[in-house]
Amino acid sequence: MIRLMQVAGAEVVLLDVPMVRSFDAATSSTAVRRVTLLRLDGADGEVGWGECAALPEPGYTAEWAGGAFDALVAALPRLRAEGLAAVDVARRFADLGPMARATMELAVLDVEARAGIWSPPAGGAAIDSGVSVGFALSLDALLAEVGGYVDAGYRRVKLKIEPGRDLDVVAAVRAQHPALPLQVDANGAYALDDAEHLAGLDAFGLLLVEQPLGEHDLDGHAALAARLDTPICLDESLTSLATTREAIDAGACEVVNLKPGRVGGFLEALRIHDLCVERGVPLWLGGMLETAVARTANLRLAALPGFTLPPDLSASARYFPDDLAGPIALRPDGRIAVPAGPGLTAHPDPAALERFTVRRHQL
Ligand code: OSB
Ligand code: MG
Repeated sequence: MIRLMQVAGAEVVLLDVPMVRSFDAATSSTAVRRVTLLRLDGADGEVGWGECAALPEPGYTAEWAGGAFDALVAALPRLRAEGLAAVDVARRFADLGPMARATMELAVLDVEARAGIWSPPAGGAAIDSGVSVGFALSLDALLAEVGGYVDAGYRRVKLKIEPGRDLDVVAAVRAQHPALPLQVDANGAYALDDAEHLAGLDAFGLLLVEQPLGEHDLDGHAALAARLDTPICLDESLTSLATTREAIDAGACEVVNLKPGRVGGFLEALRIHDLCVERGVPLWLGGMLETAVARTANLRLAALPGFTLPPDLSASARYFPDDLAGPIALRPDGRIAVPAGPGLTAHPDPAALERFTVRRHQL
């Protein structure tokens, strides 16, 4: 029997959270993390928070933080009508974009976890860290940045690449760090004509190459998977359980990057986790420059046994001088503790919320 949450109040909040440095990749450049949060107040006192994965501007996908803010504001009146259960959110809010819908589900799951109606993946353990490194102003600056992360203890590094900034960059990082677990992410910046060039990546012992081609090009990725020794991992192409299964079946996806926001929610992410375990496909948890609110939920997810490769999960300090919650810390052994709860997300610190809010709308 599913217990329904009665919504007594809700608030959508748009914030501008300053970043340590700009994060630049082929389809996005983020210097301030504009982010949308959702608070839901349950009628019997439980409060839940969700954080939207959408970036400040469209690019990585078509959603953006301000659009998600508007979409969630427009959806708020529907929360009044009847009780809510997390398992129904994806269907009832199917008209929202996947990241906005996932925000609603995350807030409901957080309430359900705090009310003891739903048990999230257990916390308490520690998992490997991994850091994603955006484009830098020069190769020297990039090498210095990577060196700093390695010194801090990060166990795996991901480099952003695009045409003109790829083999040379990877060669230079590999020369300085011969044993470092290393991977690259192109955010779809290449064409199948670049296959010979991309095969040059095979010389560097990478864990994987992420999303070399466009989102809809499964045939192209399958051809690349046959041509390259480096495993092909998909990110943008994987929008649901169904598209993930199709990509695996097409031979286009040898490794899965799983992001709950991109696939429309945490529950769909759990189903994709189970599919990967069943099919023996290596899996890791991706990131969206999340604040500690959603990063805490991601840590819980990434502690599941199907996640066999290091995640894009770094400390609060890698992105934010002043995180909204936490802060999440990197331990000297290069691992990150998985918060034990209560709930699924971390709740934002009221002072930080006050400081960074640019717009809010209450039900
Ligand atoms: O492609 O994985 C990506 C950040 C924003 C949007 C897309 C991506 C990324 C990252 C950083 O690579 C992941 C993180 O550390 O949060
Ligand atoms: Mg990616």
